[in-house]
Amino acid sequence: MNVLAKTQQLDVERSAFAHDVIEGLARHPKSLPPKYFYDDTGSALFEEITRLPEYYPTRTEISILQEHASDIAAVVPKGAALIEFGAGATTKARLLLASCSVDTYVPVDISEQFLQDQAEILRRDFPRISVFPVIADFTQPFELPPAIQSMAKIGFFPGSTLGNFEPHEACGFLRRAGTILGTQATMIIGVDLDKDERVLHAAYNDASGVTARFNLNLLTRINRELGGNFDLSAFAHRAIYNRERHRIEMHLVSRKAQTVRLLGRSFSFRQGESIHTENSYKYSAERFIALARGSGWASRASWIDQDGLFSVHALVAAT
Ligand code: AVJ
Repeated sequence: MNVLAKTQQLDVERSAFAHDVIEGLARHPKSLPPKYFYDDTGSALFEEITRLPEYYPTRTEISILQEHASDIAAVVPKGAALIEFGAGATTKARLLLASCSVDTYVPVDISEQFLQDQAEILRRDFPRISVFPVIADFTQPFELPPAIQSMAKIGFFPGSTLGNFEPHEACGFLRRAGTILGTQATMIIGVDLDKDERVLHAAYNDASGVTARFNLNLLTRINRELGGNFDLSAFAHRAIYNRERHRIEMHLVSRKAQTVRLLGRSFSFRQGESIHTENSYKYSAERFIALARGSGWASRASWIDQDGLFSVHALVAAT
């Protein structure tokens, strides 16, 4: 990619990022979209979170994918293309690439350099698999590579990233995925389950403070890319479980009354006022299957670990 295109690309990102940040900080209550957590530092911090003792989703989902590898392989047609929404570190896709008769892998992610690096490593480790990285925001419509048009398609959306969407947005995402993948497609999706509040609270308030750094990194990114003057020590990480809404809420709480400036604008904070930075909805298997049905998908199979912490579902387009 030549220099001109790169700066244009950056401007676009800057503008979308700038627009969403200004709009979010002007809103009452203040909020910012969680997709902006994932600059290179944020992606690396999230990988660190997945290795924390308190953060059970990643290791539990991996254990389900390993334990039920042959059942899952049974829902994947021979020679299919695996399309992963928000691929990140591709750890889980590797399990499917190793156990299923997939010929082609299409990781979709917003973090360009991170994804290109992952694709290079995958090509080395899986020489028989064609890898077509797609740099895109999977929450918006995007094009699949022409090379896979005629192939059977398997959507893959692990990690309970679906939990970041409001339930109506989750429906919208599943409908859009159905349109992108086509009527013959199968979707394999990971969904975190509702559970004891203490377990949830610990998973988002880990003792070593990595989640706090992940949350605060958003302010560092705003300072770097949008010329903000956020003082990180003047904000505190807070993650709470909202029982009524079945969701973990992450916030950045202002420790004092203060004013922050960016892009020629001022945003004032009262002491205790927060920026809502993420929701992570938790479902029961039944509530998720009902949501999927309402989005045009029928449940073909579900796998839950023995402790009932996490679920993986195979969905097929509802006729
Ligand atoms: C990547 C969205 C699934 O909500 O559990 C981890 C992100 N936020 N710790 C989640 C996250 C705080 C994670 N998802």
